Amino acid sequence: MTTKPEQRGEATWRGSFDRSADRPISLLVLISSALLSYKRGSNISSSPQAREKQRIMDHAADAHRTDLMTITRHVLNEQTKHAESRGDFTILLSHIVLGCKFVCSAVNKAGLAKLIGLAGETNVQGEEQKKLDVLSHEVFVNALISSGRTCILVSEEDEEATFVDPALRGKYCVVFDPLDGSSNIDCGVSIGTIFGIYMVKDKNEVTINNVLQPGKNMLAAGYCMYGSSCTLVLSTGNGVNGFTLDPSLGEFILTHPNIKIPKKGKIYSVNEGNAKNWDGPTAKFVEKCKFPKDGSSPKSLRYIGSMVADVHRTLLYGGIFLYPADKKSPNGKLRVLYEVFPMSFLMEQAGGQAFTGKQRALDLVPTKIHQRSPIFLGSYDDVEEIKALYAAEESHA
Ligand code: AFP
Repeated sequence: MTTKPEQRGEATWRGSFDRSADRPISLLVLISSALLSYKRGSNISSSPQAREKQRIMDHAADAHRTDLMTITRHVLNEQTKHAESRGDFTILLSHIVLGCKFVCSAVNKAGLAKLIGLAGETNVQGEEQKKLDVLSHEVFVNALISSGRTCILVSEEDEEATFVDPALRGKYCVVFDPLDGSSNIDCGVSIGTIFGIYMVKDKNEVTINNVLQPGKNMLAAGYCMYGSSCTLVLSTGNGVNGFTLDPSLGEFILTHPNIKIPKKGKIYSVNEGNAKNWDGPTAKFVEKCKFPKDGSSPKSLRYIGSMVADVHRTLLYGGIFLYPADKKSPNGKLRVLYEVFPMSFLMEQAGGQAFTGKQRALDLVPTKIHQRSPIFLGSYDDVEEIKALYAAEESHA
């Protein structure tokens, strides 16, 4: 059975048929569909054996489909919308994608290859680093530098920012958490890479201030989740798209075009073990989730403890993810540059909201590269509720 391109979410490339980037592939598609219809037409028969043979042939034909929207094609299509573009951003993204494939393969092999275990070092947050964290950090640093398109890198695993050698320097700054949720590695729970991309203000004067910009200045953000499948979710500021790695092709294929988060959700996601230390608005919000007074059903609680996985579910099913401030951690736990900003960027691009308890998350101006912030992000209406609770507290203060 072949499906229409629209059913596979490929309206985007058909809609841009005349774009030069698509022409060679479109020609391939036309030839392969012509061959397919010829094959099918020449085998029309009514006997059950012939129909079974036909069914098997259809599967074989599907297996050779060439009209897939790969992430590279998608990014090239996006590039054609910017006349001034010279392909630098596309090259940078292809190096990030390569890093994700590499880490995915290492994560899949972790149990077998005995990569799991402590590397014997602690990172800047004082956490013990796993071997996979170290490996993923090195993979991304190498991939990003070798793209020749980056000038400053900030990684969760490195206390200092990396300033790329002037000879290899490009115009982009990349902030990333190479392997987020690493405490989940040993039990095989989903983990991921999170990244955000800024444009350097002045290539001749590269300072740390280039990455201490509000999240709203990001050009693109995304994450790659290493779970039951490997899924890369990306926004270049024009909506959110999800791609799934086809291991047999080694390609990320567009499987979740134009992701929109439901306006209101039925799930809340928080580490309730911290409840005794929460502030008033957070405690009231969670109480409302469990014991709603407006006649609505209580929300379900889902918490994985791996931001990529919790945010991915929130993006697809709706609801709210919160990592609030508490008495022990007045700034929350999650890091602004490579956790809060990229996820907030994606949420807004998908029609949701992200709030710090004080302001729109993407308006925050960080002063340190490993700064933390409380975060409430998800469905528009759910975030509105927590905003109202903070506003009410403020007005009583
Ligand atoms: P690890 O990388 O140490 O596992 O931390 C994961 C994380 O940064 C983020 O992915 C989770 O949302 C959050 O921390 C979970 O924190 P708690 O364990 O305090 O709930």
